[in-house]
Amino acid sequence: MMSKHVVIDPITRIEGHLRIEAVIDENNVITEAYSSSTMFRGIEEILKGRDPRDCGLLAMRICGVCTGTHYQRSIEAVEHAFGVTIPKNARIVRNLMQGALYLHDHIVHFYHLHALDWVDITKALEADPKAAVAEAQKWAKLSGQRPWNASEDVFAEVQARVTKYVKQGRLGVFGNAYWGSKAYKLTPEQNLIGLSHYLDALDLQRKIAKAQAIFGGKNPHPQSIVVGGVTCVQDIKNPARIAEFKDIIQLAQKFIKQAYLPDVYMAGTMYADEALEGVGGGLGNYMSYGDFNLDDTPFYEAKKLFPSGIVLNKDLTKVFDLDQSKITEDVTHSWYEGTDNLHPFNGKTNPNYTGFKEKKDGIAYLDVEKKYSWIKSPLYDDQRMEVGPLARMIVGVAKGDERITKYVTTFLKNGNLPTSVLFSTVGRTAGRAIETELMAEAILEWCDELAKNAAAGDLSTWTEFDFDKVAKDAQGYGMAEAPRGGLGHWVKIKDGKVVNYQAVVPSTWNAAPKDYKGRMGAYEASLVGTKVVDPDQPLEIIRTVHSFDPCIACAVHIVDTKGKELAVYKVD
Ligand code: NFE
Ligand code: MG
Repeated sequence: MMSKHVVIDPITRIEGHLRIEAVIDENNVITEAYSSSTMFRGIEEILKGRDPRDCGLLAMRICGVCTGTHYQRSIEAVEHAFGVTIPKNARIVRNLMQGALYLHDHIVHFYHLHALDWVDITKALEADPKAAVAEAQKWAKLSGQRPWNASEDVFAEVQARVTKYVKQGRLGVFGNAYWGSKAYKLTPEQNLIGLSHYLDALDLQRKIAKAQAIFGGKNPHPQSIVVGGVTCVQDIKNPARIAEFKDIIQLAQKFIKQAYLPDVYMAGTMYADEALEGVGGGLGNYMSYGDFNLDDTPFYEAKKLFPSGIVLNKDLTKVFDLDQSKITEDVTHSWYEGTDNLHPFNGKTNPNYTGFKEKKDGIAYLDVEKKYSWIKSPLYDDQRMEVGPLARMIVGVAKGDERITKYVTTFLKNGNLPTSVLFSTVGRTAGRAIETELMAEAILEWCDELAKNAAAGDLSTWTEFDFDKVAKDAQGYGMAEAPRGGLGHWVKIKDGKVVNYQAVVPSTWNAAPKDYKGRMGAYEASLVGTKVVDPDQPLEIIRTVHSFDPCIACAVHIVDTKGKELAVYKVD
């Protein structure tokens, strides 16, 4: 049997350093897949011995993409340890900042990180701009919308601009991709629509980042959240600031309805065969920690926009309650000492880099029988889990959440798609788009809730606590959702100082290597069984891995200069 070993390192258009190795059989079907982070940072270790009130500012440096998510989780973990419940204004402002982050992250992901897995930019140059307008109208109409910025002049101008660069051989951000691959299925007009929206989204993402900074002070790392509440009192008091924020979200909402969703219908329909076959589906186990508190009870009791829960084996008829005590991190195949499989309160981060396997043909491979990634392997009740927007939508539907069910069923009905398409790469991308539309609506409601509360005279933003008393001997966790999935921070405090700190992150769940039983992580499982049209251009691998929106800085929160070897197939 002829098999081929494909190495993609680094995977680009993601955050961080990710290497994928895949074994492909004589029919070009992936039989084995390995996901490895080649980067270590060690933030959990840096937090030990610190004042717990400072953890948020440090923990947020785990990542500059999911801005403020680690900040919030860390502060919530300390609040949980201290028994502090934040006031209404603080709860709403935190929702607004996180909500804006979701819109920013998901739009940047779809257009700037993922779109080029579907859209062949070079083919957009062959399009007829007039026919592209009709095409854009067709997909927007599915959800009763007018198309975004669609006119013959706009499309012709975009085409002329990019043609000029191509003729000069200066493709810039479009410089490297598997252009011309047979795995691209969109028509020239559809490619032109995708390209045009890619450019429009560049401007929009800047505006949404600004929205987050209205309450956060700055972006990517906001600084207005403190243990007990928030500090942006002036912005809550000033209706003009809330209105400024709301204006940007309304613009984003228009783009989501007129461009993002129609483009997902377009790509989803052109790749419907793969979606129906479940290509890229993977584990089939979905977990959500739940997030966006809708009332002012402590976070672990509050009603949520996204409910928590677990769905196993793609079975939407059953949903299991989440119990944080069932989470462990296994390091059998990770570059840490031993084979521990510990709950995060007792978790350890002791690096043990064992390197790559002997070079073959000048190439060093991952030592997959032993240790092969800086990412640990999280388990829930001894099961592998996928987390992320799709998991949130699936858990929401399984739990009968009204708003999520409405958005998911409307999307599927408009696109004339069965529920089963959700369990695929296309479904993962669609789940994120559905969530983005839902999130815009929720943020606009929270803007009104905040304005109303402030107008009624409630300007409270902070809950006082007696540090010396509450920080004597305490432990807590902050568990909620980041754009890429469930994020938890666990902290133990003694005599006012942090004695242990562990973060288990969405991309840790999804990008993890095999566990102690040899069971695959979510990326790995989603790749096995996929047919690659041309192993010299493994676009299908990139597309499925990108559908998770990898963030490797988050996943390992720990850089290694060794182990960077020549790849068989290299993408930049
Ligand atoms: Ni670094 Fe993050 C999100 C978190 S990902 S982007 O979303 O937490 O694993
Ligand atoms: Mg960790």
